[in-house]
Amino acid sequence: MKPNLFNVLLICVSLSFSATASGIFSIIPKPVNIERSSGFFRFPRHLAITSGAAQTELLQYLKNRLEIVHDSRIEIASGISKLDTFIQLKILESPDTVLNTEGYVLTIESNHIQISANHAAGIFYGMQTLLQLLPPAIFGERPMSHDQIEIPCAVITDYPRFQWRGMHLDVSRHFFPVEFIKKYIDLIALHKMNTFHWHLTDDQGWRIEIKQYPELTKTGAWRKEKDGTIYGGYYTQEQIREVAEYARQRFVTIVPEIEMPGHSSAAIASYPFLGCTGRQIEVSDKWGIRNDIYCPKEETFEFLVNVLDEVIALFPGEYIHIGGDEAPKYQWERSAVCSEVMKKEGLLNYDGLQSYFIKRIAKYLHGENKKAIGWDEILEGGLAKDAAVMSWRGETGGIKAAEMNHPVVMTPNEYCYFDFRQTKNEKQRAFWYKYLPVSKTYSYEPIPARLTAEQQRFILGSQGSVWTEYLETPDEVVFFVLPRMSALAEVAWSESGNRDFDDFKKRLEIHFQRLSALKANYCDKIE
Ligand code: TNX
Repeated sequence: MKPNLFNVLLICVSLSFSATASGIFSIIPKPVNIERSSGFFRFPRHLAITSGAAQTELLQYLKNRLEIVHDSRIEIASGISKLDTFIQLKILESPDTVLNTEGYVLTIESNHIQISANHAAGIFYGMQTLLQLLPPAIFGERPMSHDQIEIPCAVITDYPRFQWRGMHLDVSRHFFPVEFIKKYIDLIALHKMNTFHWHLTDDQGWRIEIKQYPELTKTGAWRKEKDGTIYGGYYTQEQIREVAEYARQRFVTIVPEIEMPGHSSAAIASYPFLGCTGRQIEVSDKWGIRNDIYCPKEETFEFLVNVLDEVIALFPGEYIHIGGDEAPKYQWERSAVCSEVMKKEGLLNYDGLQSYFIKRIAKYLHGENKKAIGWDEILEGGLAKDAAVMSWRGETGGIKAAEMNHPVVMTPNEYCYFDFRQTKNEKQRAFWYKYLPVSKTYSYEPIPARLTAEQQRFILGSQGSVWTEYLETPDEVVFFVLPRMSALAEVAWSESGNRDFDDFKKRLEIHFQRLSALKANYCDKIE
């Protein structure tokens, strides 16, 4: 072979990769335990990948990724011979209690790789780890050669600390197409996160087709901007099903959010009878909290139950988010209907009325075999039975809920709001947007020290929240999310004793190469 620039470059790339791989395992989030052994698995010219009958979807996922290795024949094999170099996905016959539902053991030997787990989710996470042991270019589109790839022999035993490892996205303030939602889900899966909280309704736009109420998307999905242009968009039920299926294949559960009783201008603009004033209002074109609020009358509950029925049919997950945040009581205080309801139900104040509202909906969901989750305001006036609380105004709400034995997801804004600025010199986009560098997200500890061991068990996990008043494009969202999402993924996956920011930063250097291969517009300034 005559050396040319291309060959020389190839050799350099593969040399630099082996140096990194043998030095550190740049896996994010950091695995529980890595035992390095001697030798390497060298990617062969002919690779067999195999599994039990139920894992064909996973095999296909892996094969699709590996197919970028252009000069290797990758075959899904039912049986394997001693001569084969192979990757085997294996569901354990007797369950391993340490691995639980999402853990895995990844064993790399010189001619054979095995991922074993109790459940398919664990196999999927083992595959994510395996992919992170390959050169970052495996995440890209440019074909690579098998002789660039060697994986250090090791046994990696890994499982998550928390069961809720989430990312939220507001698609109301700005709308994002299905294609991007799928990329977002890919990023979630890459980080071994498992929950996508999809904020589908708000004052500035209703984004989910509801067959019984066509005005929600005919009127509610569009707003008139100050310059007279019309802005908006929505997802058809067919698109939602497609996204739900895409998420399922990546072990991501979608938690859809239908906001109530506040943040409901888009719905009230579509159906004025839902409001307290009876007035025709517009889908809001301004940010901030609005006074418009659902009126707690029977027609409103009938509407919401019908909406939720369609939502339930689309999303298989156990939780439905019903909002509950920032609901000003101004219109309720001036409403005869509200006074009547309060008298009839023996409610002492307007917090009590909000609580009545949320309890009714939570009870309905319960009857439909779903669980309600809401922002921490749902604690005010009394928490609905079995409802979970998402703590965003610090941790106070989460602590209170855990003390009452209610499940909690921690997303305190000072650590978890990724629409805040992440570097000192970044423009302050809104007055309350704090400075939240990746190091601060990384330092987050989701379990408040004051909880007893018993109460701590109610902390389901943590979530990064992404409000989009000032994030207009997919590239902007990704820039704000990465790498803080990578940091939070480690907070939610790895034990706190296994975390070290300097070590994380080193792994992040390799992770950035993966993100570049994925064409993800990450922020490379680490503060
Ligand atoms: C508060 S956080 C809100 C959102 C805004 C966000 C950022 C929360 C539960 N409610 O409606 O988008 O602040 O401005």
